[in-house]
Amino acid sequence: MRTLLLASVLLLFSAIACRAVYPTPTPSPTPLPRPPAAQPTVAPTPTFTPTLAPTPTPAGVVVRVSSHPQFGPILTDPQGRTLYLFTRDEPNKTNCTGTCLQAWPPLLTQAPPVAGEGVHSNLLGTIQRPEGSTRVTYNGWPLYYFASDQSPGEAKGQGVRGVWFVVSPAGAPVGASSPPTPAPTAQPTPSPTPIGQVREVRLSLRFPTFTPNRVRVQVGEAVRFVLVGESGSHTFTFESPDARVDLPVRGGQTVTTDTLVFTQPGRIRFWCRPHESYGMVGEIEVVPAGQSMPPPSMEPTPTTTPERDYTY
Ligand SMILES: [Cu+2]
Repeated sequence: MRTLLLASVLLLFSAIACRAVYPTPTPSPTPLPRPPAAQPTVAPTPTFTPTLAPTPTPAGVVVRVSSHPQFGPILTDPQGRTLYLFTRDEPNKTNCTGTCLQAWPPLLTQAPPVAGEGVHSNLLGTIQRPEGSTRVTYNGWPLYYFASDQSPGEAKGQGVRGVWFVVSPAGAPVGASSPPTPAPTAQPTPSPTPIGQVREVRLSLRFPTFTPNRVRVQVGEAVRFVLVGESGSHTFTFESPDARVDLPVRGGQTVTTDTLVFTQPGRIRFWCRPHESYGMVGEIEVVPAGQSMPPPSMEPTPTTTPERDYTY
């Protein structure tokens, strides 16, 4: 019975820790074992307190500085999980909403955040969200986790799309090569060199369609989307495990994405944000390498809406 109680207590702590780390629903990489069906009638009293367990009472989240082997001192949570800023945010205002938050769960707190060692407490702040949660900011930047980071020290979100960066103790993006705030830090630039040529995929954007609205690429193939704005004001937007793209394309403009390499077969839905509800959507089919490549096609929009959120 004693071990059973202990197991329950540990499970409880695990659940709390999970919620603290990923406030938005994020698929747990390893499902926790179900608690035993028979629950103790009285609440179990922990006979000990694990040293690193988060306090179960509402408290301000601690932001601290961890030394990262590649990026130097960066902001993390108490468990050492990497925090990020989004250069498309505005001071004390987030522009990452909706599906963006599934990949980039915000750092939430239930009380004023606490400055850990190396953190300037005067740079810590909060912003209120309409849904009632309180987000932590640093130097005006809302702070986020990256859902693909599974353990302390990981920083897979660094440099993603050129807009997500780890955060220096001074409150600046680390390694950002362009404005808003170039960091003096030496730039670690692990630019993946595409194998072979870069294929350009042209899409024309005219309300309410992409032409073509269905394209096929191969796993490992390097592609760039060339977006030709015919008229109006559109976006080319999608999210996949390999890339997040959200580019405005106005009439008369031709906008080219970065070189993209898709590593996982599957279907990736793309859409125009202003006109998605009008059916201005399309699909990138990522096929295993070596499969034949028919020309881009124009097909009717599928009646069943493919899953829009690519789960990380
Ligand atoms: Cu549009």
